[in-house]
Parts: sequence; structure tokens; C-alpha cells
Amino acid sequence: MPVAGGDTVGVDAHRTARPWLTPRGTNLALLVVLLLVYATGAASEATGAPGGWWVTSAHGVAALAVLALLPHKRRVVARGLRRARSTRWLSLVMAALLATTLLTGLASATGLVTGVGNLGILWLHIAGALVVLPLVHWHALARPTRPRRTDLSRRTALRAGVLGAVSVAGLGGTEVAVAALELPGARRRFTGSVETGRLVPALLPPTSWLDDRAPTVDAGPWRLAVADAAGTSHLALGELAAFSTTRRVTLDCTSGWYSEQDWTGVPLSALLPDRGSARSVLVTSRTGYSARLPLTDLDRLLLATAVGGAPLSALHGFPARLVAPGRRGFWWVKWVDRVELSSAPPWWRPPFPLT
Ligand SMILES: Nc1nc2c(c(=O)[nH]1)N[C@H]1C(S)=C(S)[C@@H](COP(=O)(O)O)O[C@H]1N2
Ligand SMILES: [Mo]
Repeated sequence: MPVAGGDTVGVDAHRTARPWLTPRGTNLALLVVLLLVYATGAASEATGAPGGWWVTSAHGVAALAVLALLPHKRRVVARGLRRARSTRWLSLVMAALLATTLLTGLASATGLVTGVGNLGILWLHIAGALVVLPLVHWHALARPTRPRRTDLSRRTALRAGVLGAVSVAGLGGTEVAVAALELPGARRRFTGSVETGRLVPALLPPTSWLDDRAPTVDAGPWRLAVADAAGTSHLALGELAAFSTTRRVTLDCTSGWYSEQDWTGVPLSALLPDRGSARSVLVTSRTGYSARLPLTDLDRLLLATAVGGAPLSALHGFPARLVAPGRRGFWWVKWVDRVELSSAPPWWRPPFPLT
């Protein structure tokens, strides 16, 4: 009895001395949480319909989980730095970039910083995340932490649960604080975007996905190629006006702004009445930029020729641009010169435009 009792005390003392997360546990948890941060971050950029609000929230929760793990990681880092590896500086660059990405994300969520120079805060956040990604990849391979079968234990599930709960509470707390302090972040849309130039087309920021430049289009010879199951036709700008209708729709750019405008143009469903067995609609710009949308979107899509009652300007897509309600800005193809029904499935496209 006394011997057994002594043993128990010994084991207990050993247990309490053990940190809540071992260095290995910290590294694995960070890896998983970073994967979640990247996945939800990319998904937040893709989502545009109100039903997708939870994606952006999940991104916030994952980001706070990273934050919660940092004190644990600090101990691991301190140990690693003592080892004076030649690639130490690379890890430090990575840490600095990750910190910048975390801070710009936080700045965007609170609305406390809207940008640096003429670079929007969300743009900086995304740029940081993309630049640091290869470094994170390198770091994970160069300092591998291999998962073990025993990692899949009830104990791990419990810890993951605690980390998740703490992060959800952290996000809730942050949002309550942002609202209570009336920080600018409280006025953001569910995508994280900030409003600009409501119903004032002149304040709409001309934006490209990557490097597209406004082509000069002569309206006279311009024709829109329209291809459906019945064949291809070519319409002049004047012919489009015949079907004209006006809708108030929000353009929400992934670089962090949104703007509601009155768009006037032709419903795509009027241009493409003969659907046949089509599965998607492909909208192509004179520049080569394009978007493939599911056929279920067709009834909502508008090929706009005017905004706020005036013809589109060259920078905003003259003579015609797509208006895609519930979809992020990169779907809103400018300088459209071709719309066609296609038998290809709607998912037959890169997740984001490549040009
Ligand atoms: N042809 C073409 N259309 C495009 C783009 C582009 O790079 N090329 N950028 C898209 C993006 S990312 C956005 S946010 C909107 C911006 O529209 P705006 O310039 O009228 O504000 O156009 C979209 N349409
Ligand atoms: Mo955009």
C-alpha cells in the first residue's frame, strides 16, 4: 500500500510537470490549424452569397487558434534557435511574414488600418499569405513532425475541442468588442469587404484580377458573339438595348471593397433562350479573361452596358460587362465580346482566374 501510494504520487507529479502541449503536439496542432487557415482563407475569397458567411467566420476561428498556439510555439522556437542551424534566418523571415499576415488580418477585421499607401489591407494580407506559403511548406518539410498512430487519441480530441472552443469564444469576443467600440470593422460585409461609393459609379474602383488593361473598343464595328444550341449570332451594341432592364446589385471585390450600383443591360437568359443540354455558360472578354458559370445562374446574370444611367466607362468594361449577383468581383467579366452555352460542367475551371 505505501509503495503503491508513493508510486501514484510520483506519476501525478510527473503529469503536472508535463506541459499541456508538448513541442511535438504544438507543431502538429499548428500544422493542422495552418492548413485550416489557408483552406478557409481561400474559400472566403471564393464565397459571395450570404449563405457563405460561416466560411469567413471559420477563417477567423482558425486564425485565432494560430494565435492561441503561439505561446506554446514560442517555447519550441526558443529551443530551436539555440541549435544555430544555418537555415535559422529563413525560419525567422517566415515568422516575420506570418506575423505580418496575422496582423494585417486582424487590422482588416477590426477596420483599424485600411491600407498602407495605396495598397488595401486585405490585399496586403493575401499577398503576405501567398508569399509565406512556400516558406511554411519548406519549414514543415525541413523540421518534420511525424504524426503517430497514438496521436488519434481521446486526449487529442479533447485538446482540439478546448482549442476550438477557446478560438470560437475569441472570435465572438473580438466581434462583440469591434461592435461595442464602434470600430470601422463593424460595418464590413459578411465577406469582410468595406463599402465604397454606393450608387456613385464614379467612386467605383477600377480593378483587375491580375494585369488586364482596358482595351480600346470602337462601338461601331463591335459585335457580341452569342452562341446557344441554335447557333451563333453577332449582335451590335444598339441591338442589345432592345432587351434592357435595370437591377441594383452589389459588386464585392476580393481585394476588400464592395459597392452597390444600378446596372442596366440585357438578361443573359434573353440572349440564350435555347439551352439544349448545356451545363454551363462561358463569358469571355476581349482580353481573353473569362468566367464559366453554372446554368442555374443564367436567370440572374445581366450583361450590363450602363451603370448609374450612363454607358460604362472604358475602365469599367465598355461596351459590355457581366453582372453576377451573389458572386465575387472576379466573375464580373469586363469588355465581354462572347457569351456561349457549353456542355462542359461548371466546375471545369480553375478555382480562381489565371489571367
Ligand atoms: N476582363 C476582365 N474583367 C474583370 C477583371 C479583369 O481583370 N479582366 N477583374 C475582375 C475583378 S477582380 C473585379 S473586382 C471587377 C472590378 O470591376 P470594376 O473595375 O468595374 O470595379 O472586374 C472583374 N472583371
Ligand atoms: Mo476583384
